[in-house]
Amino acid sequence: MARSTEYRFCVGPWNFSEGRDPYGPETRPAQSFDWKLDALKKLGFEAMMFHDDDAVPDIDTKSAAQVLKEARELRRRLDGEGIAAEMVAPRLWFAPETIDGGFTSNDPKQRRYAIDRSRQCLDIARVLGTDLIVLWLAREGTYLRESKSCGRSTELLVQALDAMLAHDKKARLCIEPKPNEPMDHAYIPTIGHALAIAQLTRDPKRVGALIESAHAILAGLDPSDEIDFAMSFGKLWSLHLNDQNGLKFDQDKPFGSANLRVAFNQVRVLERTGYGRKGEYVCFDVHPFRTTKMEHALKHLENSRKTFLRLVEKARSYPTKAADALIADRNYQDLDQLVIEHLLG
Ligand code: GLO
Ligand code: MG
Repeated sequence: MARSTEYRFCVGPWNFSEGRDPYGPETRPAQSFDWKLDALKKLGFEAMMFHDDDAVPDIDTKSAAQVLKEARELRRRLDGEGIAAEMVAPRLWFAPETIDGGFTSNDPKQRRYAIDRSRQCLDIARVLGTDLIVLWLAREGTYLRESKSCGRSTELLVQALDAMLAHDKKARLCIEPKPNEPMDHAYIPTIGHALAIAQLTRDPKRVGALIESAHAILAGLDPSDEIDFAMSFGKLWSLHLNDQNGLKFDQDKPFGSANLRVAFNQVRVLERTGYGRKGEYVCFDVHPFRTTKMEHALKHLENSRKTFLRLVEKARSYPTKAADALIADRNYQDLDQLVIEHLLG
């Protein structure tokens, strides 16, 4: 096992999932929130990510005062356990109101619902002691090209971001791009799109990004380049490490499971650019394989962190001098082998 590093780790309650997929039901019994919090602690993770309705279940049935009361109770609970809330994300893809998207819905009433719910999410985040709001824009896109316009949707997204920025002057909005699933095409498919739309808002400094390895791979991009690009802007505020075997449904495999070299390059960039030094967490957005037995139901988290820490060691012991000499000699053939040998060694 690797020595400890300065990285701090985080997962969400949804990462203790029970095996349900679009074609079949759960394969493991559901566990309570307390069980998940306890497991997270035992694993040595230091923070939890929350959807607004993870923090306050059945949120739409409760009054604003009740929502805040329950958020305060959760805060006390987390403080008591020494666990931080990393972020809160409005889950805008479950409600009947957001069937056609939230911020970009063609129905103005539903767009208002999405903005109101996001404002409430900012209030919950403040109570939980985090300034980070994650926006995975799940249904902001189209199944059918002709049903919406990208230009108009961009305007609507900017209006929504502006409404959130105005609601809480300290909050930071962290866009998590994904090119598809559940939509055919999503409006913010890459980090470039996320950072570009930030520039159109009333406070670009408070709009940044979260990279998920699988989402970059689904866009046909290299996650390490996406990370490096966002870090060049000082805008990588969170990270969902996982893995993905090619262009198919979002797999959320354990980190390094499909392509160790791609995982290694992500860790190398994080090390080189100093990700984590401003308090950013390394989150694993991973799920157990559907066949996983209950007694192995935490392995995907434990193993993702183990692989991450092993790769930190590999990044730190990378033979940079030898690699630089090969680069200077344009001997990429041997550079390739040097990387392979280093990972095998
Ligand atoms: C799905 C996303 C999802 C988000 C989470 C936080 O593809 O990765 O898990 O990260 O809902 O908003
Ligand atoms: Mg994610």
